[in-house]
Amino acid sequence: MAYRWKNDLTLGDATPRGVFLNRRQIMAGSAGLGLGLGLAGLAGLAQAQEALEANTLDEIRAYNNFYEFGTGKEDPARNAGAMVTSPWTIKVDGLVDNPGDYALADLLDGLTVEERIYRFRCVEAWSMVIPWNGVELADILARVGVQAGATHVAFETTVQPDVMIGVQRGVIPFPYVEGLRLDEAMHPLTIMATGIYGEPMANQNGAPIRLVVPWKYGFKSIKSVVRITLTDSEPPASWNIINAREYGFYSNVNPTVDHPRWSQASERRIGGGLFASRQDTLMFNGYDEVAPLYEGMDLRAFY
Ligand SMILES: Nc1nc2c(c(=O)[nH]1)N[C@H]1C(S)=C(S)[C@@H](COP(=O)(O)O)O[C@H]1N2
Ligand SMILES: [Mo]
Repeated sequence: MAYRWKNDLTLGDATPRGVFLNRRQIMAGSAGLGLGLGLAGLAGLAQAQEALEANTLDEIRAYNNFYEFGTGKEDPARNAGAMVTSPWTIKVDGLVDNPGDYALADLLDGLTVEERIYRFRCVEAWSMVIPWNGVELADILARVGVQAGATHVAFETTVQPDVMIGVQRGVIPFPYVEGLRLDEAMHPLTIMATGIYGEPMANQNGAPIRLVVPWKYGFKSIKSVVRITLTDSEPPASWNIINAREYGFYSNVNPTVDHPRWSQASERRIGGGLFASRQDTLMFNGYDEVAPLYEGMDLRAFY
């Protein structure tokens, strides 16, 4: 890779001590498997005693959107435990040199699992800071071999009707689908996450592997991915299908383009407490390095 992205956030005092201790043990235990966060991760931990930034693991696991398991924020934590996440196969197809049904471990084998502490901004105007563990999507795409002519990447979530009450009730059309332009997918900020705080991804957060695109509204970060397709046209995206006027294909975080029904200028940080003031939302959620991807585009038209 040309360069590796550097975290601009640090883990803070807000993280309960138990999580830190647990995380050290996990890192020690997983080092032999090549899953450890390495020296950089440990250094990060040592520095981590300063700022009040990352959300706690409990917060991250308790307040979710995962409509397959219901529309309430607590529904995923309550209901997603029954989702089957092993074995897990990802179908890779379309404009690739090496299409196939990949066992998750084979798709990730040898790739670098990094920690990425990202701001996460839901279109509903709440936000968190989440320390993901994951691999760059670009590394997976390099492995499967993107063919000339591919312009976009499409993603699909598992459908397990027996255990997904939102699917049984048909709250939105399933499978949940999402898509990115190829250059967005290849950007080093874009990861496929397999863990949080060094622990395996909880089912409600999109186990065993989910997309994370930190400069876009949360709904682009599709969970529990079972299919990745390289295409030559803009793929369908669930919320865009449901209501194109409210949810565009791009959905870049943009404080100057309001949702038709609410302002996007500010956000409520989960865990900030009842009386915490709202904070300003940042263009591209603060990830200015992606601005060149949209040079010359009218971001009001391409919302
Ligand atoms: N398959 C699937 N992926 C999904 C969703 C969903 O309902 N189904 N919700 C999205 C929305 S709206 C958000 S804000 C994030 C929430 O991720 P989190 O629960 O891990 O914070 O997941 C996104 N990915
Ligand atoms: Mo969201």
